[in-house]
Amino acid sequence: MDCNPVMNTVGEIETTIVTAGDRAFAWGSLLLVASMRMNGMRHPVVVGTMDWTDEQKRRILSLGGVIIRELAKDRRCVACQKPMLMTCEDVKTPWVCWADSDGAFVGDCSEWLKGENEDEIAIRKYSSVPPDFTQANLAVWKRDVERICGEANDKSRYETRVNAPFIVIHTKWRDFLNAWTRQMEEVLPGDVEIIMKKGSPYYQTDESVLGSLLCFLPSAPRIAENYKANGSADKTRYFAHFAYNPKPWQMWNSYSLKWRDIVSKTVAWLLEKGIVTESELPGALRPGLWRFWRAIAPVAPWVWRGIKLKRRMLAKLRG
Ligand SMILES: [Mn+2]
Repeated sequence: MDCNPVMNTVGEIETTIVTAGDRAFAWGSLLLVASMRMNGMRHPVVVGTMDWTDEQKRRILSLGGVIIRELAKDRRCVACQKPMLMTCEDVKTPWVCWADSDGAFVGDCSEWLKGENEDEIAIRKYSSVPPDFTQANLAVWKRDVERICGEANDKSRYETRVNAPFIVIHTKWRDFLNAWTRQMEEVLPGDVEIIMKKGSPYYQTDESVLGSLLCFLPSAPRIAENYKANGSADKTRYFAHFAYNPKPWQMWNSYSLKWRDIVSKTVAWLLEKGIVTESELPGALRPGLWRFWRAIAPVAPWVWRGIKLKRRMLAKLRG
């Protein structure tokens, strides 16, 4: 496919998009990169893959301008690799954008892929205060930042924490991104999954650790005042984050039904380009089964939990 990362609607391309996923997120990653190419975004992409099949890799590479970085099998969730991938040698542009593989671009979002100020990090702040942002947890954040980075602000710079599925930052912040990696290695358990015990200081793993640095590390970049990639600046151009489980390529739930148009357009594009055939699609993405998925959406979270529990038990039995 013709995908030379040279010119697009906003001139020269200055940003590399970085994402990652284990095998369960290979479809999500494909949808994410397809949504870029479909909307004319020719930015280079680096995908961290953990345990993908050759077929899964072949599909995403066929979108053009994609580099795969194989991730070693690790008991930590893939999200802990965000800063490592953002600083890897395959990122050759002045800016880097992290985009979660459970998300998609709606419209041409090129404009949001570069910050307005090199000294700032563009990331969404919670508009309300999340329940884990307590004085007790902030004290732990401060203590850990001081212990590991050598210094900490007396008080948190912010009244709330960040949400990290989409981040834009200049690559001059390499040391800061490395500090994020180091901090995660120090404060998160070695087998951490995506979410820790509710209410604990690092409840949202990588996101909480990033939050602790932005709040307490004196040398951290400031958070950009206006976060525009969520549709606040333009309702036709935004990054849609498929929060909550199951994900749209697994099963649809009542919350995710609103993303159906975004996902089905991308699936139709993939079919049209011959990158996938209908029989290769997971059930939840097959156009003909939509009415079934919509009907069972209200119970999907429980069905999904049951499926995952069964898988885990089978894996344990196999040793
Ligand atoms: Mn996500």
